[in-house]
Amino acid sequence: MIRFKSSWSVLRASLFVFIAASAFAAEQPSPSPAKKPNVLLIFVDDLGAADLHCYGSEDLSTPNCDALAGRGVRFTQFYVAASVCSPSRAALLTGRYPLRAGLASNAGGGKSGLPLSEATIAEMLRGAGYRTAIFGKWHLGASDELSPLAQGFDEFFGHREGCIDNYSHFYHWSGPIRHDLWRDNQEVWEDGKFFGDLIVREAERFLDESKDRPFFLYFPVNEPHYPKQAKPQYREMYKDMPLPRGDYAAFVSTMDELVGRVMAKVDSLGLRQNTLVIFESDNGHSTESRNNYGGGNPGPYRGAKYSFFEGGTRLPAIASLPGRIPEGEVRDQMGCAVDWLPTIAELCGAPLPDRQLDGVSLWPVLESATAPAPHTTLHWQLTGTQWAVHDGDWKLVANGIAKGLMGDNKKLFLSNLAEDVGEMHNLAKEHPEIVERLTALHDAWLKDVRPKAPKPAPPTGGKARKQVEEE
Ligand SMILES: [Ca+2]
Repeated sequence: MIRFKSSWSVLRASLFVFIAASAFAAEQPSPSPAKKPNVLLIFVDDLGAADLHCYGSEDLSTPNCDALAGRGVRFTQFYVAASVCSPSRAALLTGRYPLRAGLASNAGGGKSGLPLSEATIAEMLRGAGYRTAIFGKWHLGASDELSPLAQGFDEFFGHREGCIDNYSHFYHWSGPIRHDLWRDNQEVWEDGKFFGDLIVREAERFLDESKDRPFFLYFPVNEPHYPKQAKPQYREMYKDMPLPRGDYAAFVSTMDELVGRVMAKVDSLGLRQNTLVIFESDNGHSTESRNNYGGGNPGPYRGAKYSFFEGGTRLPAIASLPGRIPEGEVRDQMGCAVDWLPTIAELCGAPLPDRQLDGVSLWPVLESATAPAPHTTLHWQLTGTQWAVHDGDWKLVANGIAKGLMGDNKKLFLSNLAEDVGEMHNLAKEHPEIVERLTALHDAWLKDVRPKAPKPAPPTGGKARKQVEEE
């Protein structure tokens, strides 16, 4: 009897493996170009860690982002590789830490931007037969030479620099005030039209044109980044909410509407079952003066945009592909935006760029809540002397960020995230051996990602302030 049971178990297990393998094979991307999975990458701007309803917000209305999370998995410990716009985007698109990708600060005018020697998701997928487009904020180089067309995108509509007025489409940060709206490398003028509506219009057109061929649509929505020019119905919705939360809330709901309209188009074309949709914020909420000193909410975390405390980097991240990724589930494993490139490569059958990557495919984690995390250690550093390393439960932040967050502990802040996710208690003096170990990890990492460059000199005075205040 026992032997029978055992044999039956083996047979049953074999049958299960066979059926599972068959089902898995049926779900695998077909080599036929028409059936390759599509990718829609939504990267929103300056959205705080707890500013979606599905991430715990009780005062913001984000039904479309919530619905997206309901059709996929929602990460609770997912990081961006930088706490400001350009390096975060560079890492997202290259699968490499910003220092390795050659863009460790915000891109401005002139020659600063993502080096052309880097390989982006767009280049990778175009090489695999995909049509590629970006509609929204680029911020990886403001010249023709560094435009999206030079980084693998077939088409571009949007602004090249960090932020614009959403109706005049003029650069909205500092002088010289200049117009910044482009179709490919041609400046275009659409005075008075809300920028969010324009990029949805372009996305809908692109989806219409691409429904019979595989596409990569990068949709970097420039909201809720300042200036907070919410649609009137959302200003009305939050009219009783005090500033700065009220205008931020209205702009978050405007952002959510744009996401919902693009998803509705995906649904109307019957593309949902064959389109991987990724949603993430590029850095924590802004507390800059330009943003009326805040409005966003980091939830239990400390810090905001510019900071390497959790509030600057640990942000909403959602992935949806019905039929392949479970729906309505949560993932607690640690992941990072650099992981999307290899994740997309695996799904689409695209060869990885021939260079060292920092990302790891998330497919085991996307498919199983019990799969091992792709990372046990993550690192952060841009220019200057601010850096952080997260290893297991321990996290060491060096030089924090200006604006008094470090309090009396200006040099090294050690915390145990398992016990203190808010990074409120500095354990550096209690555990010098852990400080030493994590510092050594950081030094070794620095040599790896930037082997030829000297360690940056500490910024001083006005230069340091400018670095911190860069948009
Ligand atoms: Ca940003």
